[in-house]
Amino acid sequence: MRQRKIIHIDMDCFYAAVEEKYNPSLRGKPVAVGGPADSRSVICTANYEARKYKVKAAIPSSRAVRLCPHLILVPPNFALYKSESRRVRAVFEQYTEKIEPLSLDEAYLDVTDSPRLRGEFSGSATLLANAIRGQIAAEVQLNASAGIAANKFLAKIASDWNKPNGQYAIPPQMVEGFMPSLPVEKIFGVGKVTAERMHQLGIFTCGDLQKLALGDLRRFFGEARAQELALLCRGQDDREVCTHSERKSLSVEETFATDLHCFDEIRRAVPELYAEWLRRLGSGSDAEKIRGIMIKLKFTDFTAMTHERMITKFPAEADFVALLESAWRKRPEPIRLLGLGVKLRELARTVESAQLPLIISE
Ligand code: DCP
Ligand code: MG
Repeated sequence: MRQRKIIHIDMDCFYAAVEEKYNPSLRGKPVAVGGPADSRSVICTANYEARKYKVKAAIPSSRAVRLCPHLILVPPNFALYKSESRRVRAVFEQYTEKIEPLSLDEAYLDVTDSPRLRGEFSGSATLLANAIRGQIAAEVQLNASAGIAANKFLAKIASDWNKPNGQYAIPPQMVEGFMPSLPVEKIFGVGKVTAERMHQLGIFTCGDLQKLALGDLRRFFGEARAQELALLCRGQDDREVCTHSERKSLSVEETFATDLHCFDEIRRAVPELYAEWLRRLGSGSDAEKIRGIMIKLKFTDFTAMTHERMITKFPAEADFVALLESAWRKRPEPIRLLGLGVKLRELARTVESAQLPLIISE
């Protein structure tokens, strides 16, 4: 396969940076975007001054002001973030047509066939990424960080490396040396639960994973995940940059006015959520792409947990209840939020088409 050139762009402190842009008096002060501290709201993001006080995304606003009493808490203005995101995207469009937005502040760009790459940047995706960041700074007055690599997985890891306002490239010849020390948590799809399981098995880095035979990976993590892990821990990933917005999951959730305390109470919330999920799924082709179900629980201390299970048939309400039951057994505590949903297959990626390295043996 021809070597691809992928750039992952991630805006720095996006919501907070937008607020600072339109209100320069906020600059240099600790700023967080989120709901009021006297509510059950959480922080969306914080600028670097606030992060020094451990104020960060997803912590309750009430805790944020305790951590940093002089914190300036700004209510979110999503319409503004959306319009800034569109302006950033307009910059991307001048460099490539292959753009996959992941959220308002993040996107993958496949610049392999960009005429400008061959032209003014002499084939260097690093120079091209630098130009994109420069143009965003000049035209949108916001800072972006970038990762440059031959695939999406590595490009996304790289964009974090020199954050804020920096970039990092992992060229193909560096991948072999780069992967072994990378913590398993950096692998997409390895959440808290899988990471904990790996730690129990003495697996902490991609290097540890590389030492396992495919048979072991299958036994520990299941048939579906094993091949994917074998590739990812070696820095291999053949997912295409999807220009049209293909859904990867579909879920619904509800925050309850009062916490739910016992299992029966929580289970009674499922039918309504399931009906809402069915409605959102609609009659399109997503129903054929369901590969797993998930349950999300948020506890009264605001920590959240998701549980997933592979599924081969269309999920019934009872499947979600069964998963909820096993989740509840693991942590039988009151919850403030329940979510349910499905993971969808990405059509572009099939395990069969991926080239497994030869060193993997049963
Ligand atoms: N966001 C949110 N709730 C979260 C995480 C993020 O509302 N739990 C929003 C606010 C962020 C934006 O999404 O500004 C982008 O998320 P990032 O994870 O990229 O965080 P930032 O851009 O804020 O910071 P960084 O500089 O670390 O990328
Ligand atoms: Mg960001």
